[in-house]
Amino acid sequence: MSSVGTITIEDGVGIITIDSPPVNALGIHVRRALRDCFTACAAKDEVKAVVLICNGRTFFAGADISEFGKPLEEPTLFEVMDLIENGVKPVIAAIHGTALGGGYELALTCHYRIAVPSAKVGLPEVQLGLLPGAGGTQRLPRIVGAAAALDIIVGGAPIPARKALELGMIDCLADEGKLREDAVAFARRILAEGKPLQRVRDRHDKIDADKGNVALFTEFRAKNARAFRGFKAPENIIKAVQAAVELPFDEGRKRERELFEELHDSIESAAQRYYFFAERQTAKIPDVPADTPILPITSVGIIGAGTMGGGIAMNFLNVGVPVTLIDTTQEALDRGIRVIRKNYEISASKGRLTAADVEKRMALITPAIDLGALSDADLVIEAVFERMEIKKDIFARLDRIVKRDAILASNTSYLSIDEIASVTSRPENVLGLHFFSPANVMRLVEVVRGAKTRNEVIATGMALAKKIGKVAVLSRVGPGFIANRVLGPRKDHAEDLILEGPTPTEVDQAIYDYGFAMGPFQMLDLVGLDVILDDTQRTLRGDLIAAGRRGQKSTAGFYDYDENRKPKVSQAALDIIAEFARFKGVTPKGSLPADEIVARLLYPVVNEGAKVLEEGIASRASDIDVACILGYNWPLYTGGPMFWADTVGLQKIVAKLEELEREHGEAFRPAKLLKEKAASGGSFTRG
Ligand code: T1G
Repeated sequence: MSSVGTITIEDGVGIITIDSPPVNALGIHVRRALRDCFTACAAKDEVKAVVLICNGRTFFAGADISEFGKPLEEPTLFEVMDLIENGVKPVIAAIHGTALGGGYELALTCHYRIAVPSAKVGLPEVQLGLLPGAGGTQRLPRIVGAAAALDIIVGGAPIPARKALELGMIDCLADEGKLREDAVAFARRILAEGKPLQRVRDRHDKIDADKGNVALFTEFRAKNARAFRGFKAPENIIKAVQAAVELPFDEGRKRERELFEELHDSIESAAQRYYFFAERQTAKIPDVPADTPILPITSVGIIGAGTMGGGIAMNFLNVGVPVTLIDTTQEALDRGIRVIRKNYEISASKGRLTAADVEKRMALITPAIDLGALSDADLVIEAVFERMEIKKDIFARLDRIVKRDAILASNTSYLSIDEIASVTSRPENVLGLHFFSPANVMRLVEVVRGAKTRNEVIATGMALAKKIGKVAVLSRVGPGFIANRVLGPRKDHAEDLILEGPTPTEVDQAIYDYGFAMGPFQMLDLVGLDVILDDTQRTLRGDLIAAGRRGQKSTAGFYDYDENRKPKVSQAALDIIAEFARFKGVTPKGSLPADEIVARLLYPVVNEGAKVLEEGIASRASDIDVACILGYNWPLYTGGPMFWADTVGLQKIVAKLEELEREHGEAFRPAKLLKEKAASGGSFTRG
């Protein structure tokens, strides 16, 4: 027997224990161990029943994602599953942690499932652009019915054990910390009852009722059309669950396999699988050792009770960290706290929080006007106006007030952390914590290390972001750090492009069809044309504002807006654009095909990404992809700008940028790193 799999026998029950850190992923070694252990148990007369349990933090967390895209080695998961399901001895899956994907599918081939209350079970393959390809789409509907199976599999969220028990996804709850003995006792009870073995695959009572019910699937499709846009997996999941209802089990499983392979070979799933590891890579900082001490953060001060400050505060209140919230006037403070309470009450009205949860969070806020109230804070985050002199004044005062080892952070979205730190006596304890709006919702935090920020402070910033449920991406100081920097060209070139003929509608449609929720002009109208405006010269937005068009808030911007805030083409806006083009001496040449527009706006994003890597602002290309996906909702199934660039082909991008440079100038000049990679046949993200 390998070290991964062991068998112990207790009074007729064979206990197969799998131990393959970190998450017992069902890679080749685990599959071999399972095959060997189940074969051995089948052969041992003294074994009457089998308990399957895992050591470590969790039951099998699914197939080994790193094996996808590579030739599959035997035994396959199916071989192991057949050994279990077709065996004559009852097999009980004993679940702790997260039984996910192939892990839960394996449990579904066992005859019974027992779990501790803290466990979760689920089929999250949709998050990898896949579907449960080891029988999950065929077995789960037989337990919970087609409608619930659609919600669970397309949703992809793990189901807590108590809920799973209600749904029948598990058969019994063990006492917390007593899983092994309770599972063995359960196995003995099964043996004592001598009940015939029940295979999930043989159940049909839950699916018979849905036979021929096509509407169930068409309505589900229609209801979720918007959320599914661009993703391939949901449609294949619907087809697989429909097959479970309409076809005999083995035919359904065959159909599931076809639908799985289709997804497995798709670029969308490759992108989402890449993203799975990219998000986990962000935490690994090449020059900050993994064992760098994390400083304790038990109290936080936040300066600025506005939209950003309030949102940032909620993240800490959500994890029980007390917050001292500062603003210049009582009125501003009261307003900020009212907004926080309103946000929590909205969550409570949607059942995401209880009234007690709301009060518990609100009780952790200490409002104050005097910075002196922060003298004991472990961390202070400044979230005030983006004006350097205001920030420097605040940091200089904070430096005299807060305790020696306190960390000082700025939520600036582009100003220099080094310059801010220079007014303090502790630049080694200063960093940027750049949240994205709305800060209580967006999962990205750019942790900005200054030239003097010490490793402990960097490591603490990264760990803290994870603690408050965010994904931290490390950036060095530079204008706009990572996400704002690389996305900047998209907005800038969009405003130039509409002078040449394509309309805001055509540009927005092309970017929408690429996969963004909204194009640049609808986004500008939503944010407001007067936010961050260059008033040192005449600009197109300046002209629109002068005409009273400040965006949705004035029911007119690049579009006109009706009472439902629906955008309509505006001749007045088009006239202002045409007039500004004349002012700039640009001769419109009419519309452009969508792929031209995409290249014109998104190839420069890739180019800027290459510069960010050249300058060492980002540690790796995948960090840029994570920042753009989480910070700007770059479509996940493209993998982000750098992965997408590798999909398009770097030579094609360089050729197009050089063409655009000849026509529109050096703003399109390909970055050195991009040219080098294109010339050498290299890539940003393909290893
Ligand atoms: N395969 C390979 N590596 C995995 C892995 C997996 N399934 N899950 C986690 N890891 C690695 C991860 O990269 C990290 O490595 C370490 O484990 C800890 O993970 C046939 C097709 C289980 C909830 O989608 O959701 O089954 O960075 O940092 O926050 O139908 O990991 O340390 O080197 O995330 O405690 C379906 C994926 C697969 C679950 C733990 N399963 N994993 O979260 O730790 S597809 C999933 C997770 C499938 C079948 C199909 C989470 C977790 P490193 P972590 P965590």
